[in-house]
Amino acid sequence: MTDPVPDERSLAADVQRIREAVRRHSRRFESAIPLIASENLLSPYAKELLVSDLHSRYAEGLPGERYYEGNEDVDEVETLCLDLARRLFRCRFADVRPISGTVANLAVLKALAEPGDLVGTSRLADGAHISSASFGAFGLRAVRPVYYAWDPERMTIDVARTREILRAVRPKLCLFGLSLFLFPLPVEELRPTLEEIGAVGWYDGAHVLGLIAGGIFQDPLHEGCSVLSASTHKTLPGPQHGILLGESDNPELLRRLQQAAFPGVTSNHHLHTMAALAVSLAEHLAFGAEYARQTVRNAQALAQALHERGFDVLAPDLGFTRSHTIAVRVTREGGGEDAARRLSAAGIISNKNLLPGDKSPKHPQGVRLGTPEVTRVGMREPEMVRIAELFDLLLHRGRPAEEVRAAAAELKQGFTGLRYCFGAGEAAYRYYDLVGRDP
Ligand code: DSN
Repeated sequence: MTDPVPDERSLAADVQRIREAVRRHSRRFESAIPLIASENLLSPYAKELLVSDLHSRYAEGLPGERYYEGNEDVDEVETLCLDLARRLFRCRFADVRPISGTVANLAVLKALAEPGDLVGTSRLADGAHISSASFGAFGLRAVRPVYYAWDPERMTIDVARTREILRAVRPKLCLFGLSLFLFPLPVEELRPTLEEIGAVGWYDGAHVLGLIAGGIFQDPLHEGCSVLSASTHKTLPGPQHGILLGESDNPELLRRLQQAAFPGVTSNHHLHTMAALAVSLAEHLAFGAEYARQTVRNAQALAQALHERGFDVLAPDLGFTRSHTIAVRVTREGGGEDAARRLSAAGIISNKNLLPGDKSPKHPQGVRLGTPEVTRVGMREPEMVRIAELFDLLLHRGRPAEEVRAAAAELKQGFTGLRYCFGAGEAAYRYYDLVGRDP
């Protein structure tokens, strides 16, 4: 064998650098307290499928109607995935081909709106996802947003004022969904208005998908929305993927959704993540109700403990949250950007977030905290109190980041395995150890 040429040598060195950076990343998260509301951890059986041969294959179309050969086993997996999705969400229609939540949103817009149509949604400053923005999916489909009225005290849509807006403007499609999702949205209350103006109800359930499935948030497909789009890796602890779910008597609407998923917004769907999703859906049927309950309890416990330590947690009179997320106004602690950076340096991972009333999108006054991941590794109410103490030490008592980081790592030490999934009890399984082994 000849020596590699110099360029090959430096590229091989790059490969090692990449592997080491990913290994460092895994170690960083292993010892951190991850509180990003949109993140979660995959189960062992779901994770193993991400590196399976499915990753290398094509299967355009639907089970039994493929454009490629060799898909017999893929068909079995996808058929099971669709059955599990319909069972978990108690609905008639599922499509598991969108490869992300935003791609699922694009599919809905392609299926149910034309360029120039009016589509109801919430403002970004009130917590909407960037899909609703002119620089996001709405802009790509060239639909025009109609903004709902917002009640900043109750952190939800103002029903009475929104009814007036909908009656006056008559959008064709009405999107309900948020990325700062504290309370259920008034889908049922607005259903008669949607029916009156002939608008289709659409729910982006990415953040709260696992809570909906767990039966503890709201059930939008049975409250007045015909379609639910979502990513599948937030409170539903699945792979990074997308899903469309539907409940409608209108076969044409469902056919349009299916055609928008393929060939509209995907050619091949990602078979390895689809298979991992199938496992995650089965696991959520088995463990999701208990997981969802504890995730919300943990969010409420964290909010209460922060509130007791002088933090300005939003919606105290409403119990802070009914979801996995809490919002903290950190103006007194230096603003969202500064607080999130200082927390990160101390091993507590969160994100700065716009809050209602923020003057500048560049200087958000909030941090958003979520409990999906800390719950997944087995933390409960006592650990939430300990996390609030770490916030207090760092942001109110001026303790150095290194000291708080060491305390965070000590707390995390007992919580590196997973709960609420099959195979979690296997002695050898540690979530973060699956990275960085030599092939
Ligand atoms: N906007 C991301 C979040 O909520 O973190 C998800 O797309």
